[in-house]
Amino acid sequence: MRQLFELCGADRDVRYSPYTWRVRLCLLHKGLDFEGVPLRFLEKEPLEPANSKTVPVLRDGDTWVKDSFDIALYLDHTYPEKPLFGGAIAEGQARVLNAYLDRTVLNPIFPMIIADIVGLQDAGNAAYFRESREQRLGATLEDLQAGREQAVTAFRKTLSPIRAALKAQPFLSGNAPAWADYALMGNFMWARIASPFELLEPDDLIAGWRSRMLDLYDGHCLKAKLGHSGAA
Ligand SMILES: N[C@@H](CCC(=O)N[C@@H](CS)C(=O)NCC(=O)O)C(=O)O
Repeated sequence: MRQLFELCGADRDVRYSPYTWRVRLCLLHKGLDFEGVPLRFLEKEPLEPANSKTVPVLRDGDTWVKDSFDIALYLDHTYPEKPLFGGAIAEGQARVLNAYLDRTVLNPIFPMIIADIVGLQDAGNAAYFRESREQRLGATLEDLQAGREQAVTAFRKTLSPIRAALKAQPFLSGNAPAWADYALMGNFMWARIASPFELLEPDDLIAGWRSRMLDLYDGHCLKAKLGHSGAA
């Protein structure tokens, strides 16, 4: 039995965590069967065997693994066919990219969709999310999100290293997708599911890459349930 514990909204089919999407795509890449187990923020008890307070958590038989990057490493070491990284040097380099995708890409997206994320929650989880995030970021969720029309312009500029790579190759990992693509796509799936706000201009090379990613694995990402009714 393989289970992926993921974050959901009031609607358990709305699963929007960026880190969980990274792992979901890694599992599909490997062709490994799994069951997604949706949890709300306040439902931490199922994560205890992994000693984790965050998702994703992977349960693979008797083995529990937490943290999306460590789960990807675990999957590559345990199931070496169809590599996600391709060796120790690539793993080391991927750790740098992981930090870039968290700090330079994910963190700036957060304020642009943060008030939309609270809208996905039931009352108890909305209160938890609001209190914890407003304390962490030092402003109301609405104030954080209010500047997004300006913020998105700066955000697009910070993606230039990704654009440069996509000028040379169709995927971040080369000719076919692997971990780097799944890690970036997790960030875009988070924004797509949680918010109608569009992060990319239509003619951006990254938007073309994102379309290719949406189509992978029988349109798995494309079929994911959205927490809103479409474009703003
Ligand atoms: N570095 C971790 C980050 C995981 C993380 O922050 N997950 C968030 C959801 S996106 C979470 O579970 N938060 C729980 C909470 O805030 O209570 C990873 O890569 O898995």
